[in-house]
Amino acid sequence: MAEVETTRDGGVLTITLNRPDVLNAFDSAMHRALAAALKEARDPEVRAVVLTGAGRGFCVGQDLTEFRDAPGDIGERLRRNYHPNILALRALEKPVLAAVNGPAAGAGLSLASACDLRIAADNASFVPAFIGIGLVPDSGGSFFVARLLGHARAFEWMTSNRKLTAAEAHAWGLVSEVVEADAFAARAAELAATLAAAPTRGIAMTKRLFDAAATSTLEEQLELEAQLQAAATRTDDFAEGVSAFLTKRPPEFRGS
Ligand code: T3D
Repeated sequence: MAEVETTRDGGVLTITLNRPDVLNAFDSAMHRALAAALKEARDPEVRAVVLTGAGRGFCVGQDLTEFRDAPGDIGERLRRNYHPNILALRALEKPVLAAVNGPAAGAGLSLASACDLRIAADNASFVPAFIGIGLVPDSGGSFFVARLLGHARAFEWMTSNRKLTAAEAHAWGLVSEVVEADAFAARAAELAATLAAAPTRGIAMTKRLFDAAATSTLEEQLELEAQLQAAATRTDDFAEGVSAFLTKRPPEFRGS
């Protein structure tokens, strides 16, 4: 069985991490399969991506059995296996929704945090995990979690290894929505369809703006906004949006 499965529904590509017996912990094969899925996600026909897990877990980071059996050079493994996929995910010019259906731990938490949006099933949980085995956050965990939660809260949490419930994650702003487990898949599909029907170029450029804002000066950010706004006005979706507004009809965005 494939370690990562992809399915299409219109403009939505769903990527399902598929090692349910170990809550979708990463082994080498799953890294390779995720890389292929993220490549598929670059298809312009794909206008929104959902990342989720098979079974009762989202992703619990590194497979510790593989780690025990072949420890090797962790730094090199991170550079070879984790970093390219985190960078590929961030580079997607479309929204990526993490549908956190169960435990997200370690590099699985980092992966969810690298996505543009997160929703959680009410039985999901969020576990730093790294410090629980004496490691430090990796795969962007220190980058994304600090940006999402703020330095103080992120540091306290990531060094405490406290398991966060979905409700707590929502209260902290780590996820935007919590959904009953029975209704979760349907809600994720509904939200993804809404994202896929949105002006894709506008969303992609909004991602670039928010990414840049973390390190820009105000002057630099204003200039980038001006450049990307000019680019946005050249999209078909901008013409469609204005036309739909002026003729009082719903817009039909095509993502171009
Ligand atoms: O090598 C490198 O590249 C370094 C990279 C490191 C990046 C990292 O991600 S380090 C962090 C690694 N992850 C963890 O330490 C998390 C370990 N897991 C847990 O703490 C717990 O599983 C959870 C709190 C996340 C969930 O607990 P619970 O009670 O819901 O499930 P469970 O019973 O612990 O797990 C279910 C099964 O999955 C179980 O197997 P079994 O007993 O049914 O045969 C468990 O052993 C397995 N499992 C869970 N996490 C991992 C795992 N197997 C391998 N690796 C795991 N990370």
